[in-house]
Amino acid sequence: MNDVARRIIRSAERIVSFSGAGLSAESGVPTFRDPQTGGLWKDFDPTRLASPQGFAADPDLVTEWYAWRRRTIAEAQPNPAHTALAARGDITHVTQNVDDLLRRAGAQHVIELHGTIARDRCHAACGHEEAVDLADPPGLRACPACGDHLRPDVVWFGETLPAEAWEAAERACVSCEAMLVVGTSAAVYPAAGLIALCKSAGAKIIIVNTQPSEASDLADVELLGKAGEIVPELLQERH
Ligand code: BJW
Ligand code: ZN
Repeated sequence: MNDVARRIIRSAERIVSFSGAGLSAESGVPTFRDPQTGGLWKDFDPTRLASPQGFAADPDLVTEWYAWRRRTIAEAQPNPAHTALAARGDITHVTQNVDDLLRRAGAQHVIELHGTIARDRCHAACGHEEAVDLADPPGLRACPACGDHLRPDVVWFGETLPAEAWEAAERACVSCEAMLVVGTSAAVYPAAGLIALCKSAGAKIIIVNTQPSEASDLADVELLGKAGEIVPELLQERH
């Protein structure tokens, strides 16, 4: 294990983890962009499946696609990277992931920037929301409160991030001493901007990824390899 990375983690009082789809890849949840394997966006068009315009054009298609992803996530288990992160009660977890694997691993402070696939909400934003059974996901249905469509409670392209989550993430980032960036291409904004925010506030940046990412230039230490192997080793014993 890289000594500089270990020293950064050991000496930091406040640590933020910033994760992306690569954190859950070893659990069998597909990533979005992966130069090696392609990822979801190689076979599926994000503008048709992860945008309000796509949902308006074909709500059944979008609902079916999310049902498939929900079943995949229901079958997945947290991997050693989730478990190692969750075991550190002193880390604030800022995640772009909509799966619930960090929470299932027992993580306490999880900030979900892109929402959660484990809940539906009213597309007309009337305020109605309900939990869904990931193993037996519902088809397209009407909001019981206003009659519009229900949709996954996730953030699609062109939509704003949940204000409370965003503000909490910003607060954690400006006051942390180290950020552990795990399994993200750092290609999607505004989330990816949190890495530069941390860096400009004086934090050390450690990146764990199977390959260089768009945040590589910001890294104090870049550890190339699988999250499930590197993260547990990096976070072993605190002192
Ligand atoms: C491993 C591994 C292993 C693999 N171990 N590593 C500034 C500049 C340019 C564009 C914009 C900008 N600001 C905003 C935009 C537009 C847009 C955007 O960012 N576009 C870019 C693609 C160019 N952003 C938005 O639209 C956002 N909203 C917004 O800006 O609102 C303000 C606004 C409103 C109205 C008008 C104008 C502005 C919203 C973004 C929402 C993103 N939504 C998604 C879908 C969520 C729901 C769902 O899951 O279905 O979020 S897209 C998808 O990308 C998902 C992810 O959270 C997100 C990030 O992806 P992530 O997690 O990084 O995954 P990958 O696949 O990209 O990377 C995986 C990485 O893991 C790879 O690097 C692998 O190497 C690595 N890896 N195995 C370690 N075992
Ligand atoms: Zn409604």
